[in-house]
Amino acid sequence: MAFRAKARGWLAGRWLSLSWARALGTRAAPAAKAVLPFEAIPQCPGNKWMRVLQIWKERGSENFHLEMHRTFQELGPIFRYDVGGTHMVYVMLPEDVERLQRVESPQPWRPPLDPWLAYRQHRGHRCGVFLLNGPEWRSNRLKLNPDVLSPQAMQKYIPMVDGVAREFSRALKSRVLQNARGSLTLDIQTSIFYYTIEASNLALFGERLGLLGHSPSPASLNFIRALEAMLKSTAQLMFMPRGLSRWTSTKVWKEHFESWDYIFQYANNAIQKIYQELALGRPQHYSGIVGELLMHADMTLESVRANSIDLTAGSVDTTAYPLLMTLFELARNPDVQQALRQESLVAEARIAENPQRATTELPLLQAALKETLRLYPVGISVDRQVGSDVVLQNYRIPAGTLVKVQLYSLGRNPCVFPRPERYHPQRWLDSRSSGTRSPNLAFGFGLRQCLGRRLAETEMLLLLHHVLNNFLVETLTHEDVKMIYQFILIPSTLPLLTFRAIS
Ligand code: O4T
Repeated sequence: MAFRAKARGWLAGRWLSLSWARALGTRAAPAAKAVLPFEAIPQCPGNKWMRVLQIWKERGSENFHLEMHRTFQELGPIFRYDVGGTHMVYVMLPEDVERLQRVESPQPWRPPLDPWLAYRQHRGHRCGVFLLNGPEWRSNRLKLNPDVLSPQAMQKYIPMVDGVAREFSRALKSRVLQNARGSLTLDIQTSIFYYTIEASNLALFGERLGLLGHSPSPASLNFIRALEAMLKSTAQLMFMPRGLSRWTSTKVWKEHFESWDYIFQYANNAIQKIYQELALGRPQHYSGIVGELLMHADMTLESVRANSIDLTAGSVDTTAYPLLMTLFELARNPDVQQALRQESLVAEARIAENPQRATTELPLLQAALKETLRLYPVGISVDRQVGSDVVLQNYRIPAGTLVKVQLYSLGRNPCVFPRPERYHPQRWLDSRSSGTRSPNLAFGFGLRQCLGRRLAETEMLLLLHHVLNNFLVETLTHEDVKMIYQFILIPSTLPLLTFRAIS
């Protein structure tokens, strides 16, 4: 009796626990569960061509991030989403990011952004690493990393960015002190855009544009507008095959190309100037990222040009908006702001001596940047076309499938970030000490992580450091800011901020 009945009992018990586990969707013992086929992945309801029509009618999909977030709540942590001819699998859990990283190829493949390709093909321009794939991507990227992303390169351009951030604070302070109340209330957006253009231009080309004074610069204002028009029209065109949108969205294509024309003309002007100066004589000391790339000469001029355009244009909005969102969060979270100010006041003496120390003396401010990008990821998803079969959430994902990690949903998952709605930079330092590191994926991961990451982080960290040392930042608005998707995730409006000089 004993053995046979016991065995039967055990098997029955096992079956029960398995069926319960499946019913509850909890993780059953992996050995027991067979991998489910791709077709079994839940499908986002709705018709893929109706989506195309809706994007066309509504001129974009500004609530895209919210629709995906809601779909996760309905279907679970993985679902298939088709729009037009594009088929995607969406995931949102860190465990799936780790699985994607484990199968990453030496040349991670990302489907190129078709409207951007169309423009470059039409005008005969080379592509930068953002649009390249395969061997050409790898050879470009390996030559760019040392001068753009490496800690050594960062140490060279940190002092340049620090100078611009100090000048930004001095210019703002002089405006504040002109007012009777010693405070200034304004829409700071244009000033922050001028800062990111000024700082990036100095780090890239070694040249000051003079945007931090009071006089507006028509060329830079037009550049900002061209970027905005390009990004907005990208969101209207990217989900539709070119063959179709050329008839349904002719005007949008025209706007798209015109904005690219201005962006290329603006960025090429900066490249022409530094190319001419280097041809006339080699500079004695470091004159910026593009100068280094041109002097190393192991990239063709056209490749340097293509990647310099990506860096020039790609370092404006993607850095300015996280800065604006951080200033807003500090204004509505005065306790967090005060804790950061304490850290900056203590660190300033050492940073003034050597700006490179900013990357080690401001851990809480670095955590605040992570917290901003958790709640407001400029790039709402990290995209990978898997190079080999992978299993995500126990479903088979065949090679070639486009998988998107939805950062907006990952960052607001209470299982990953307790009380996700709370702006709490300290959580990033606590998680370090408790061993379970929180996933910081705003700049992507692996070999294809954001090339401009260190430049963006430097510009944001130093500006906030100097603002915290010189001003209280206040606001009357305490409601959440509505974010909209226009290829990047941006605030639909920004509340007025008050800057109050501190002695
Ligand atoms: C791609 C890049 C660098 C040009 C004009 C760019 C941009 C821009 C960008 C930089 C992150 C992102 C996120 N999108 O697909 C938002 C504008 C090049 N760029 O904004 Cl010529 N970093 C975009 S994602 O990379 C996730």
